[in-house]
Amino acid sequence: MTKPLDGIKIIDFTHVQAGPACTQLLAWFGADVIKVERPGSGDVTRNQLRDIPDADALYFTMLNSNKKSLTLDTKKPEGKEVLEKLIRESDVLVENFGPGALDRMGFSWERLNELNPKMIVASVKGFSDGHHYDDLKVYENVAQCAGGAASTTGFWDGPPTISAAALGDSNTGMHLAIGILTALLGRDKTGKGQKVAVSMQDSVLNLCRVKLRDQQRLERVGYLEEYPQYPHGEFGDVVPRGGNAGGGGQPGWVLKCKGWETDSNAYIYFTIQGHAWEPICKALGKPEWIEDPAYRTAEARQPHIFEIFKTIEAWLADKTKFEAVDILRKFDIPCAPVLTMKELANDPSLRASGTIVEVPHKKRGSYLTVGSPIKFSDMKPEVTASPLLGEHTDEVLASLGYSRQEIFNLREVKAV
Ligand code: CAO
Repeated sequence: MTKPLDGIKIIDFTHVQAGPACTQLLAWFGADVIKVERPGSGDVTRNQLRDIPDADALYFTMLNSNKKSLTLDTKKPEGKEVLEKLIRESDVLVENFGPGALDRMGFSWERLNELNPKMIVASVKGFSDGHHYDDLKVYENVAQCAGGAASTTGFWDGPPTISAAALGDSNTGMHLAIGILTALLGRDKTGKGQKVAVSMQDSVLNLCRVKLRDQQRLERVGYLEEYPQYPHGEFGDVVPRGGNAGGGGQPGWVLKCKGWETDSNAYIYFTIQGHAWEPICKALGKPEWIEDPAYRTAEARQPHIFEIFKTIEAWLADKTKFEAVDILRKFDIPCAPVLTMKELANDPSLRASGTIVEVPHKKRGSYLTVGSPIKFSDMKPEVTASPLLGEHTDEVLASLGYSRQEIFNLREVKAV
């Protein structure tokens, strides 16, 4: 099956998570992604949190599927020469080194553009170019703090909290993928490549957009009516942490179900969507609430919203999270069970849709990974194993015109 990105050649100079997540996505969609790694060691995640001795860690395998691996020491003159050849015939170079690393290697944007004016150069950095922190190296949690996620996540009486979702890493990679695809479309019109830069701080902030909305509302009116602090608590001058409150105009909370005393995930998320109030009352067996002035409108409910949640929890006490959702879905109430990683890994619907896939690997045996979350009518992205370190070195060098002897010579000087 031909894929939309067939024929697009990408030099994948990425490591850890933010960059690899981007190039993996492009590889699923057909791009020829050549991961350039330091000989001997490769991407640091090959070794991080290993669960099988001598086999690439899941951290690596789950972010580098469908790629080729070329080992290349790009600080050695021989390695630089190979890289230059690769640059001349590639469409995109993606990197997420620390600030200035690519320049120090001798591959500034100007140099890359000189080598191949049609090539798109895509970068992830912690902070955007020119930002007063643009010299900082950044990992996931640092970005969550710098992008506004940490100050707005968690409970009001606890510290700023990090989300388990990779808002700084994979999210930034997804932003970069959009940037690359846009630049490729742009190139079709202009014939020119360009530099695409995404910062982790900006990408986190982009997902925290509604919190910037709330900051401005707070400054104007002094309170935020959908937060648990309203109307009984105090508001300061910054957006507070709202626990499990809904981010929009729909009040909601994580509610206990049958078995919560022993199962830390026996919960559902329950949303009181305004127009669903009548079905909610019917589902709960509280028809008298439908017309009661103390309950009828969202405004009337808010002062005692936690009493309402308590009543719903009493209704949930003899129902598992799955039973509860099965009843509530009939009433069109937006809700979901709080699912564990174990439940997700074994979810038949996710297996059937290709969102959870089992991938055979030369050294590990099979491993589970998250496949493409984007579905197409004309293509089913297939997930293949991540490459072993340097698995495709000979193949890539041969495609660049290197003879067996030349490849041997490059090995002798440890350039590959
Ligand atoms: N051959 C030779 N040298 C290579 C090489 C290769 N194939 N690949 C990388 N290197 C070199 C780089 O040139 C760099 O050398 P110098 O620092 O001497 O110029 C060096 O390896 C290390 O690069 P680094 O700064 O990227 O690595 P680090 O482990 O110190 O930092 C990280 C890691 C992630 C903090 C940093 O890369 C970073 O801030 N990246 C941008 C933000 C980002 O993507 N963070 C998300 C990571 S996912 O959590």
